[in-house]
Amino acid sequence: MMDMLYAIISELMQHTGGAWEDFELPKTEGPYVLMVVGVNGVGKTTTIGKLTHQFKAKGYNVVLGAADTFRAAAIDQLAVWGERNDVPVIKQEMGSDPASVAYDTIQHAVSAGADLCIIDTAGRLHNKKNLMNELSKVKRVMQKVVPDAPHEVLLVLDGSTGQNALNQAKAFSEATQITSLAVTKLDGTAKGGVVIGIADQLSVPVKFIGVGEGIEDLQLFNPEAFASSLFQK
Ligand SMILES: Nc1nc2c(ncn2[C@@H]2O[C@H](COP(=O)(O)OP(=O)(O)O)[C@@H](O)[C@H]2O)c(=O)[nH]1
Ligand SMILES: [Mg+2]
Repeated sequence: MMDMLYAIISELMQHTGGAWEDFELPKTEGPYVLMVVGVNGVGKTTTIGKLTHQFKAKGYNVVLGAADTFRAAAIDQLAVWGERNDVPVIKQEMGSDPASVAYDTIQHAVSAGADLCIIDTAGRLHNKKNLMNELSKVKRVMQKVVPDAPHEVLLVLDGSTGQNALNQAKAFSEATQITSLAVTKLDGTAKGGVVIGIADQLSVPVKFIGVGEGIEDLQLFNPEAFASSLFQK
């Protein structure tokens, strides 16, 4: 019975992960633009800090954009991750236009010849129409500098919130085109069964999982290893 369940889950997970084998960026003209979305508190900024660490270790030049301008603390927090990783963080003051910050960031990345540009966003979900407008504006403005930006829209979900994470995933995918997922906080008691639901309901690959608050606590998602861990195989 357990073996059968394991087989079913492994099979289901095959559709989702395996997107990246390593922290190796696809070739693009100009910087690879990664836009990070998700509701407040899911772990966007932390995930950006961890991703920066991984991509830097691969030799890429990274620039961060503090386009979550809604709270001053959010900007400061990204700045701290920038210092920790020794990469530039492009920011404006709290309350400024996220699209303008994104524009500055992409411009900086292009003129500095950076390889990767990661844009943090606020992604408030209280109003789907507003969210949609805000995210499309950020995209439009970035495309003035890099026509095929963003190359990736990464939705971050808190894996400890179960059904709520699934609902957020659905709401965000209605507001903008999500290309990949990161599921955070899989280090807690929840075993991340939510990833199975996400894999089943959305055809978006889970690329990364967060397993702690530290800079090293990010893993590439591996469906097989994940299925095994559920069964402690
Ligand atoms: N245990 C654990 N905590 C995490 C993880 N990722 C983020 N956090 C914590 O979750 C909180 C919110 O993270 P933050 O990056 O500020 O979320 P944001 O509002 O989406 O940018 C912080 O206290 C983080 O340290 C994770 O993978 N595991
Ligand atoms: Mg944040």
